[in-house]
Amino acid sequence: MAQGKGGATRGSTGTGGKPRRVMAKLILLGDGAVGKTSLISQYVFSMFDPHYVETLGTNVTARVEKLETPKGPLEVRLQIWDIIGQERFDSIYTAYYQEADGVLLVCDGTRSETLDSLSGWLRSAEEVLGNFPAVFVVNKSDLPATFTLEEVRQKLRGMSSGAFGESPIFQTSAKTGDQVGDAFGSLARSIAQKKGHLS
Ligand code: G3D
Ligand code: MG
Repeated sequence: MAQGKGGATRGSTGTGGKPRRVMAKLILLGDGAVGKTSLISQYVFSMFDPHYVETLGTNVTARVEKLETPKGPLEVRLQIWDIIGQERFDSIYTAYYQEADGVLLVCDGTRSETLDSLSGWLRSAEEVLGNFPAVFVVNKSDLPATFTLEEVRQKLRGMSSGAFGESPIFQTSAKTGDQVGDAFGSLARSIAQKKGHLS
């Protein structure tokens, strides 16, 4: 059947070697200045620039993540939402969370209080979304860290419902690009799995 131009079809099945395509809404959560906007700038535009957008509110960008799956190639079009300005978990409006397919939770490896905040961010996302694919990011790995990966794992196990204790953790640098693609790619794969596209 012919498919209209420009339409990424949710869950379409590829034929004749064409990759299947799915869309996914991804949101970033975490305290101010942990590097959320910089991570997006690095992932989408391959540049380190936290000021690529100066407006307040919400900024939405997109990048297609190509995955190899047992059912053949899959393209996940990630629609990436960034909050700009009001980074307190009690002040984020519900629409930001609504219909998110996955969440990237970001803390700053040089500030341990931003790791502690993740439990509040998780709880507010759970209130709207219930259970969801999550990937945790300890950003600024190019600077000396104030906590270890094992400490992050321990904290995650004790956080919120405990449902995120075994979620993937990446140590990224939005500055050098280290592990940035891996973190977004991992989330794309978890989302695809939850939507049933991997098996
Ligand atoms: P936010 O969107 O979470 O609020 P930003 O965070 O992306 O605006 O980044 C906050 C500050 O941290 C910025 O510095 C940015 O350059 C810096 N930053 C972000 N990621 C990294 C990183 O991986 N390594 C280092 N060294 N710095 C990072 P300024 O000075 O522009 O406010
Ligand atoms: Mg920002």
